[in-house]
Amino acid sequence: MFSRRGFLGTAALASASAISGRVQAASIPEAPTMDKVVMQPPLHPIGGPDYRPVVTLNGWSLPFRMNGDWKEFHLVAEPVVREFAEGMKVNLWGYNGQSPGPTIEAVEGDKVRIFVTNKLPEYTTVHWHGMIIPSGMDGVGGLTQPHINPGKTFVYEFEMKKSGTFMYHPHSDEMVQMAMGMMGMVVVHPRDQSFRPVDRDFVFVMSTYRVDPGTYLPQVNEMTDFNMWTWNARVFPGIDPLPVRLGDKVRVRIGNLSMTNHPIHLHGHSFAVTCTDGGWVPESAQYPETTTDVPVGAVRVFDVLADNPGDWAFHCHKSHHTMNAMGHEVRNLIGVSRKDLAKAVGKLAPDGMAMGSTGMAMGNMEMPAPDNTLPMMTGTGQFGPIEMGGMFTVMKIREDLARDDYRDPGPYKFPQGTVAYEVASPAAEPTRQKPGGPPMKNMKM
Ligand SMILES: [Cu+2]
Repeated sequence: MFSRRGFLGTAALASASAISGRVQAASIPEAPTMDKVVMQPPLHPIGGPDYRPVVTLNGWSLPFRMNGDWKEFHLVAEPVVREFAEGMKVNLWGYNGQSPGPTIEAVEGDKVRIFVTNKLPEYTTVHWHGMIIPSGMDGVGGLTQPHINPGKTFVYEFEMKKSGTFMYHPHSDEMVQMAMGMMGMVVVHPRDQSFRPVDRDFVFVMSTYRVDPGTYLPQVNEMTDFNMWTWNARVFPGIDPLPVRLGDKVRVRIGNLSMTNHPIHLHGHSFAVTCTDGGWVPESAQYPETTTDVPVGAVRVFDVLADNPGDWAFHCHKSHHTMNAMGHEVRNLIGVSRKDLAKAVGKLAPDGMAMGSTGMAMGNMEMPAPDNTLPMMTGTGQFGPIEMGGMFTVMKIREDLARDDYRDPGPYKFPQGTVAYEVASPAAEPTRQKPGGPPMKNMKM
């Protein structure tokens, strides 16, 4: 759980007098910080209207305090070390101990006051992407407010006018700060709890990095050639699975603050996009999909009925995005004899490895890699190597999960006779229609 480093007792504050306005803003709430990279349990509200909280993949929701009728949060922009997966740590910038920052949850109609303290070496701001707020709270440095200098704290105050899924990120030296991982999600729950309720609600933001093998810092000038494709700054097998109870209504909220679109695909089900960063999609405008493209600078939320038990791959459908760092200059040698080539390559680069002449399957192969570098394709399932990296995880649908249980239930126990299997020898040739019948009318043979 979050460290409570002096985090004030929320109950006591909730009963504080109902002062509002700018005066009490002088008392800045403590900023909780997170030192874990695994999904934290849903954070049930300790004040204000009730809601079913979300869970953030490999992340957490920011605790708040009630101050009169204001919900107060405290974000601290600061350098962090984020583990992308076991074996690789990257120096990023983020909020409250992690990148991405914690998810901010509130309810439609809430008055929120969000304190932002800058502990970065340069100025920053926070922009609230998709939210309907007064112009002066929009967080565009220079345009709507002065930049927040290092060591300073600013406060944003607004009403959560509409429910939905939004994002936050700097509008201050954006190219650098977003390439360094500064971003997070905002979930505003409907005030009417009967509006499209779900049993499980997951949220994450997609970002990309170029971290050259053996290094610890993203190349912030990179515009297209990224090599780490992350969900909440984690790559497979470091991304949490999505444990789901059979029959649950499940919502998955996906933000995209990377530099390219990601077609997100779930196996074994069809779903409908029910919400974007613009708001809820009317039912009459929803249609079934199995893949939905999440454009750059956008949010897509889908609802799915988890009625098909099993281990279901859930991933970006751009196959390069389900891999970790690789050499892009590798030539395609499928079908080429490797004998002479290997000799020549060996002379030039003793540790070099050419793409195989039969493909790149390398489940049983170990390559030497520099420190702090993940294998390109990795992960092991109950039947062998999964050979994935990047934007890949598994939705695990089980009959026997408790209501709020988000622990990894382990590999699926397939009912007997339901797994693809090898046959001992090819079956006898079936009788086939032979070519050579009379030619069809008007057909030149
Ligand atoms: Cu992708």
